[in-house]
Amino acid sequence: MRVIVTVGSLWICACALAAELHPIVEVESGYFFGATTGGKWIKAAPAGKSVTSGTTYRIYSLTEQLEETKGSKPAALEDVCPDTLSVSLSAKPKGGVIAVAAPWNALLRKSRVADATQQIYIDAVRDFLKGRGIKEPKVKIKRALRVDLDGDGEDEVLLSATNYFGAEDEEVPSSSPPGSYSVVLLRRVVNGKLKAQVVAGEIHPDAKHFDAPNYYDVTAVLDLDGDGKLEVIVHSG
Ligand SMILES: [Ca+2]
Ligand SMILES: [Ca+2]
Repeated sequence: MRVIVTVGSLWICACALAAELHPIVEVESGYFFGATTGGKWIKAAPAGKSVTSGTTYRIYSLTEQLEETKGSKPAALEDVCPDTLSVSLSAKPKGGVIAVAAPWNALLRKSRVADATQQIYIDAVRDFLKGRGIKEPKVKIKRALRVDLDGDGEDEVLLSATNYFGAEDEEVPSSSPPGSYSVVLLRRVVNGKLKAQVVAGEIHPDAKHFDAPNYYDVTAVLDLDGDGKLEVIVHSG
C-alpha cells in the first residue's frame, strides 16, 4: 500500500519518463502530486514538465466519480513556494477531492462509512496509542471507513482518530498537550491476526511547546496507478 500525503511527498521513484503520464491533482488547492506511468510513480517536478495544458481529468470524491474537467499545465506558485506545482482546473465540482487523468476507474471499490463508536475500533486505537507511549489514551475516533484495499475480498478498516483536547470544532493548537495525537490507522489481518498500523500521523506522549502539531484524515481512497490496489490519500494540515 502506498500512502500519499498532500503535504510533503512520499514519491518513491523519479524514473525516466515514458510516453503516457497519468497526473494527479488535489481539487481544492490545485496541488500537483505528480503522475504515474506504467505503474511507476513520477515526482511532481519531472512529471510537471510533460503534462500538457488541456489534459482531461476525472474528478473523484471519497465515494463517487464526479464530472470530467480540463487542467492547465502544472506551474509553480512563486509567491507560495517555488517547488510546489499547481494545476488550474476548469471545474471544481462540489465534494471533489482528487483529479486523475487516467482511462481506468480509480474508484475501483468504494469506501463505506462504519460506526466509529464500535468497541473493537476504540480498543484498536487505544492499544495502538498505548504501544506508542500514551499511558491512558483518551480515544476519539472521527471516522471509520471500511474498504477492500488490496482486492482480496476482505475489508480493511481505516480509522481516523484525533484528540488535542480542544473543543469539537477547534483548530489544532499551537502546542501539543501530553497524550494528544492525530493518526490515520489501518486495521487489517496480518498473519491471521488483526493489527492496527499507522498510515500517517503524529503521537505526543509528552507536552511539546509550539511544535505546530497537525491534523490527519483520509481524503480519498483511489487506485492512482491502475494496478487494481487502492492507495490511501491522507490530508494533513
Ligand atoms: Ca483486503
Ligand atoms: Ca494502485
